[in-house]
Amino acid sequence: QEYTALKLKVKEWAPEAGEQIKGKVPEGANVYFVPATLRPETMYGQTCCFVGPKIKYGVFKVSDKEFYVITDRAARNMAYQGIFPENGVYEKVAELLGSACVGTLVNAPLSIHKEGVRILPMDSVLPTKGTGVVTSVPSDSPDDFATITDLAKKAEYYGIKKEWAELEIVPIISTPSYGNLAAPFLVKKLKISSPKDTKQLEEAKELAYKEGYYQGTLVIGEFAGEKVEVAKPKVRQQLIDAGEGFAYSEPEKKVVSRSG
Ligand code: ZZB
Repeated sequence: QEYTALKLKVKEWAPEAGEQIKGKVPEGANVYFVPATLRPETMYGQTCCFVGPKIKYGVFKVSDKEFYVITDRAARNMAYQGIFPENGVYEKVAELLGSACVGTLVNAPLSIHKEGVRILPMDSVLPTKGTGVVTSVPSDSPDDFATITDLAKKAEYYGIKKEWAELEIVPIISTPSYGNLAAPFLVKKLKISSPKDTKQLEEAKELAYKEGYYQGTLVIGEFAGEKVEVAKPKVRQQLIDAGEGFAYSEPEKKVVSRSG
C-alpha cells in the first residue's frame, strides 16, 4: 500500500500527554501526529484526527526539531524508507497511550479548519495498519462520519468536549450517485446507526471509494472542478512539496480491512 503520511503539528497538548513528554522532547521542537491516508485529495475536509485509545504510541526523533507520534511498527517501517536520518534506526524518546492524547489540538494541513482539529478516540483503529493514527474526513469516509456522530452523542462518556466532534462538515467531492457529502448519505442510506455496524460500514466504504475515485469531482481548493483521479496526485505532490507530508508504504498484508 502506498500511503500519504501527513504531518499534523501539535499546537496544544492534552494535559496528560503534555505531562508525559515533559523533559523528553526539547523545548521548541515540533511534534507531529502522522496519519497515513489513501485519500490525500480529501484533506480539505479533515475535522479531527483519531487514535486508538488503548494503542501505545511512540514519540520518535526525526531531527532535533522534529518528532513523530506513530506506532513502533510504523517507525520500524519508516526507518527503512529514508524517513529517519539513519537507515534502520529509529529513536524513541517517549511513549504515549492513545487515551492520554485525546483533546490535543493539532494543525491539519489543507483543512478548512485553520484553527486546528482535535485528537479524538476511535475504537476501530488498527495498530497493525498504517501509522495507527487516522485523520478524519467525515464528508467522505463513512467510518469517520459514524464515529464522530457517536462521539458527539456520547461526549461525556468519551470524556471529550462535544464541540470537538462537531466541526463543520463541508462538501469536498461531488459524485453523481451520492451527492456532495457521500459518507453521510451512505450512512443514512445503509441505516448505519453506530460505529459498531461494521458490516454495513465496510460496504459503505467500498461504495464511497469507488464512486469518489471514478466519478468524483473536487469542489474545493486549488483543483476544484477537476476529477478526483486527476487531482489526487496533484494534491499529494503539493503536500509533499510543502513539507507537510511524505510517501509511506508498507508491504501488502493478508488482513486489509479495518473491521474484518
Ligand atoms: C483519510 C480518508 C478520507 C480515508 C476518506 C478514507 C476515506 P483501507 O482501504 O481499508 O486500506 N486508516 C488508515 N490507517 C488505519 C488504521 N490503522 N486503522 C483504521 N483505519 C485506518 O483504508 C485506508 C483508509 O483507512 C485510510 O484513508 C484511513 O482513512 C484509514 F474519505 O484517510 B483514510 C471511503 C474511504 N474514504
